Amino acid sequence: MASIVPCKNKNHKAKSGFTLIELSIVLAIIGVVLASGLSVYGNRIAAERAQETARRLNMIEDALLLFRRTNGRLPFPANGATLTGSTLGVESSTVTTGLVLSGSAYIGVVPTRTLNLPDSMMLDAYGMKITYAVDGDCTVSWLTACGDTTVTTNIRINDASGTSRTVASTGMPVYALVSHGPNMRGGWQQKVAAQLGAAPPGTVYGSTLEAENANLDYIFRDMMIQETGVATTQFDDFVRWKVKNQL
Ligand SMILES: [Ca+2]
Ligand SMILES: [Ca+2]
Repeated sequence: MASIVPCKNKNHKAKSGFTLIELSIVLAIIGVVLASGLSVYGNRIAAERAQETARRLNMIEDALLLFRRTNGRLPFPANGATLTGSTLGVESSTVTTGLVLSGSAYIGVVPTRTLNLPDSMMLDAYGMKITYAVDGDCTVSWLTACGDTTVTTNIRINDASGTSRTVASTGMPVYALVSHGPNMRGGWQQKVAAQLGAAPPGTVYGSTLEAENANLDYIFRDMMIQETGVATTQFDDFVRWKVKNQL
């Protein structure tokens, strides 16, 4: 008859659980899985925000086209520094903080109420107001002066090297829309009457390349999005524009 023999192996107890080495391996694996999961999650959120921003820019462009066809002109911008009240999202020609005139371009934010869009469409998916610039001549009528190629201070869209992306034969841009992108620098804020600035990387409003889209003059930059993390070359803005004969 067999009898139960007590285990005399000194290591028996240790084998019933994890050793420190095993435990650290398991924790390391969990760490790697979590990190890759978070990275995938982060990438998905970034992609969704980019898609949502593009969708809103599409809707604003459609609304601008409809407005132009209905009214024979483009709207002035709304004031970017307006936070609440009856003038929020309403077009204005009053030049003051939040709405500037540079050359023949008025620069502010999207006049959502004038365009019959919800207030939320004033913002990109990063929570910043979308910049809207318009050739002032096109806010009056669609006459010669609107998008005139002979006027050098109409809205100008440059490429990465600073060369104009339009040529005389196609006319000058009549409007520009800018989402200031994931770094949000240079965008007018929802709850503070100022542009978001002064943070790394780069200059006050993002990199030197991006600052062109936030310095409130008639020149803008449209180029391939490149987030290098290097202050001088980062560019994450979404830029849309149209020349006169596209409307
Ligand atoms: Ca940016
Ligand atoms: Ca500029």
